[in-house]
Amino acid sequence: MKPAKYKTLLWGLPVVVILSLLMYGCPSQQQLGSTADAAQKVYVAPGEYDEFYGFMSGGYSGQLSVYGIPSGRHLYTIPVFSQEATNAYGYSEESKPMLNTTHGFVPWGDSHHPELSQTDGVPDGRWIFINENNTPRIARINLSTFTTDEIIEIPNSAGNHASSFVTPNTEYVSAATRFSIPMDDENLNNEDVPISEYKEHFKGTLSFIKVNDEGKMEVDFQILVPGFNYDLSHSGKGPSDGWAFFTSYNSEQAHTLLEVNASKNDKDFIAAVNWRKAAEYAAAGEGRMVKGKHYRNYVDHNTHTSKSEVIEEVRVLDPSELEGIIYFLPTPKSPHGVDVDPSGQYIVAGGKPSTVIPVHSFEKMEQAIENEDFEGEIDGIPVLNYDSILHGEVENPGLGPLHTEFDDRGNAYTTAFISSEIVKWDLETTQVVDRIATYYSPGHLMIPGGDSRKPWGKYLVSLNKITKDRYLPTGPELFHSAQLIDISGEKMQLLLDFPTEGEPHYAQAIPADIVRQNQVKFYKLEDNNHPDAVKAEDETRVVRDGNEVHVYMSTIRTHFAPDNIEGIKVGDKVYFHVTNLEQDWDIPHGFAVKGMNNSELLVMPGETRTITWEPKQVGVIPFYCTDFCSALHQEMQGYVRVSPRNSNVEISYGTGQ
Ligand code: RUQ
Ligand code: CUA
Repeated sequence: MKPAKYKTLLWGLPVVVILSLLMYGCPSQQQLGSTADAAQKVYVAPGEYDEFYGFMSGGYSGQLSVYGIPSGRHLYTIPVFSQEATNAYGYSEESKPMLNTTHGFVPWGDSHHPELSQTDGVPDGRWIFINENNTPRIARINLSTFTTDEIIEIPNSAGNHASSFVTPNTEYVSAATRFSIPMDDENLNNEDVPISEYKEHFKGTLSFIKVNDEGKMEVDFQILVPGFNYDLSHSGKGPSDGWAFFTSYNSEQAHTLLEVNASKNDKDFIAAVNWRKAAEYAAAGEGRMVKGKHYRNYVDHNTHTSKSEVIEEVRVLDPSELEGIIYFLPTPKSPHGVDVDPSGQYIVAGGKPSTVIPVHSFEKMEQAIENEDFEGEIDGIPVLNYDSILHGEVENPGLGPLHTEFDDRGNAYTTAFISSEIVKWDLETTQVVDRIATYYSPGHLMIPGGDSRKPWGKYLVSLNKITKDRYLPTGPELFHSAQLIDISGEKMQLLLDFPTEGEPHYAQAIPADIVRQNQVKFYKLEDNNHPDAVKAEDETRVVRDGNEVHVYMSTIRTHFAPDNIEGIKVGDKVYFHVTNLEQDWDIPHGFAVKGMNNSELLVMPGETRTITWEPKQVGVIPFYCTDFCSALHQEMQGYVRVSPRNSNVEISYGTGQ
């Protein structure tokens, strides 16, 4: 309400109304008050920074997007599993190996669950991991450069969904088969069997990927498990450090029409894995090595170039032979998320069609294991008694509970997909204490540090699956909608809606300072050991080698060297090795060639990037810088002369001649 209007209103009203207005405020003013209040809480003034970095998975975009929290501003998208034409990720010769797999070059991925590296159970801002569902892989992203440093393929696995959750000191990241696959003793990935023989042949694996101090990933061991679907995971912490928990569904072992056939059992399981014990077995050479060909792709920082290596075998542990590495915790109704509270005492599951949220107690679980309080056994894995391990059930938790995160004050927050709400409940009493509507159908939710030992419990982001009417419509396809909720008080308060790219499943956030202080601003030219780098313009050259032509090119404001090239012929394969000689923050140069069947390059200062071009037509072809780098950016251009296949035009080149 505008002050002028308010004044007229005041003069025209009887004293009694004025008094009551002064006492209670008018309804619209109250609303304005809370909207202004919400706006202020998310307002980040021009030139100021957000309090948190938020990392949201891209889902079917395959990437990881970076948002400022609380503003909801989209800061950057990190290319991970999908080619990205903007900066030639997956197109340039240096980055193509990152997308190598045993299925060949895979240009796309489905990225679900980012997880920050942790030290002592607290996100430390060194790296963020993210899984790829479709062609099972895990990526590690370096947060000093916001670039993907490594991608490892997970063998003997399909639908890598229960990934990539870290142990409290980033000893391991987890992975698991969502889709069980045929396996026999000889060959874990034995593919040719009738689907109807699912129960006989299909099995799952839970994988533990070891991470060393430099971040290098290695599949340390896999645990063979019954042919269920393994859905999500989280590591223990505090008292439960050394354990990891995986949800499973389809304990019915259906292979068709799962919506009916995998919803029959009253309870499925959480698999509790004593990873520390399993790791000891693995280190002692227990289990067996089996075929498990997989790629590990990594960036060689010396040359800024990625490389692939192939690993042929993997260690597999069989729980029917190695006692004490895994137990099944019965859990109602096809559980999806599994979340461990900051104290490490409670294990919370989200059973999609369940009417309660079961909360297991780690202490009781340990007791039950010690007392051998088992209700049965599946493939050598003891099944604990539900009643013996239960801390409590949250009643009336909303319909379709999926995921839970925690604040630093003993509260849990669970998304209810079907009833479109977030339900806040007390961990000790399991009583619901608050609920807030979300728009619409939240999947994951995220509290900064909310799955760690130390939640920075101020905000909650609800990652909603359905957007419908929240923004101006953009045709049939809409960005997903995230909502920022203030959880600092007793009652949750909705602050902001913001659109997100792809389909964010899980997300992570960390106080900005932890990451900001490590930022690389540009690459040092003197440290660039790329074999095709040029360190100065007088090193630029064009060299023919049969029908391959290598152009060693430099960029600096505001020209290419060389910018005139002749002697290229139809049928040649031209490699443009472009080095950006700039040594200043935020001065990339771009490089694009007319008609190139490839992407552009965007070369960071001090970096060398290579793109290939196979000219198919005779002519003089322009190239130019795509990034507006100075007032003379439009002058930053050049020509390549392409002659017929049989011409005898010699290679020549130059700038300014
Ligand atoms: S999963 S909500 Cu990967 Cu829950 Cu999407
Ligand atoms: Cu360089 Cu524009």
